[in-house]
Amino acid sequence: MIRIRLCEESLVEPILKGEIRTPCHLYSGQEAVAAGVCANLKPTDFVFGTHRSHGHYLAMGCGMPEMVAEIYCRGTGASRGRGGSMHLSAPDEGMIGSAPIVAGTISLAMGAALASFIKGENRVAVSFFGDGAAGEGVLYECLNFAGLKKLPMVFVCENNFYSTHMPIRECRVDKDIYKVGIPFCVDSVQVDGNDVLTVYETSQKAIDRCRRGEGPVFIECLTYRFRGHVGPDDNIQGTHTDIRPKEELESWLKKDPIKRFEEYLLSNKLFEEQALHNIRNEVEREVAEAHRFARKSILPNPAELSRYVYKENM
Ligand SMILES: Cc1ncc(C[n+]2csc(CCOP(=O)(O)OP(=O)(O)O)c2C)c(N)n1
Ligand SMILES: [Mg+2]
Repeated sequence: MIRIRLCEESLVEPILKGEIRTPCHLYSGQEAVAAGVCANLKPTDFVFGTHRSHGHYLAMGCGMPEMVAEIYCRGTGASRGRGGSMHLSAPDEGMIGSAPIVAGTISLAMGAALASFIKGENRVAVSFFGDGAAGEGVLYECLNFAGLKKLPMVFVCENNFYSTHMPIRECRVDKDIYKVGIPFCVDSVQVDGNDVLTVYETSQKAIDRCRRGEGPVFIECLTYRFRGHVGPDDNIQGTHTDIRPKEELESWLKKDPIKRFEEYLLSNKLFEEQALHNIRNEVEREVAEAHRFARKSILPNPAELSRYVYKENM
């Protein structure tokens, strides 16, 4: 969680300075979801993300230098500088890909789960998506098919209560999103997405269930983004500001998943203050090194623009 948070916050200044031009949907505040779910996965599983996937990529153990280089659109980036923040891929680590088409990767995850099922491979597909994706029809098609075939798939809805600037209460009749899985006989649950241990335990049970061939699970994680929808505070485009009430943000800052877990570790004497401090120092060095790597990397060669779009020699 600290790797995600410090990496996200390190992007703020270069975004504001215009050094980073790819639109960045920062994950600060939602770390417990990515960390809690991905800690249960293997590199042979399949993770599909969204436009807000820096956290999923890092939680799968993929390289921070390659991610930061991708965000700077460098040739050494995870997608060779062609994708930017919203197209992160590291298939060897199980991070199959992220994409900004809202709900667009749910059906891709379902395809991976279907392939695993047909081949009897026991690999689990996890689809991360936001509350906004619950307004897209493809989610319901996938819930039906995954429920019908008992596919090894976990639907992880990160409900941060906003879809861009639209509060969920203004676009949904029933605010409990997890209930959408019930008519499709998909095991469905809502959890505190800012409590990493709850997310970890719930997703562990879900993933085990998938591995036993007992069918898909829908987990709604209630959480909140600390930054703007896109960019640090959405002011960067000069067209609009983040309209969320200040008091609402402040109340969620009190439920910061990192602070909560640190308090748990300290009060249960599982960790010393100094050990937490050392972790932060180590991660700060890792983040600084990732920026150095990215900045000194070359930009992609324009002559090669159309290469690597499709996999060659399939
Ligand atoms: C199919 C589609 N419709 C609209 C958009 C524009 N868009 C980009 S992000 C976003 C909001 C997504 O909200 P949510 O799914 O809750 O994810 P969050 O940004 O809160 O993480 C929208 C509407 C899009 N990228 N794709
Ligand atoms: Mg949302």
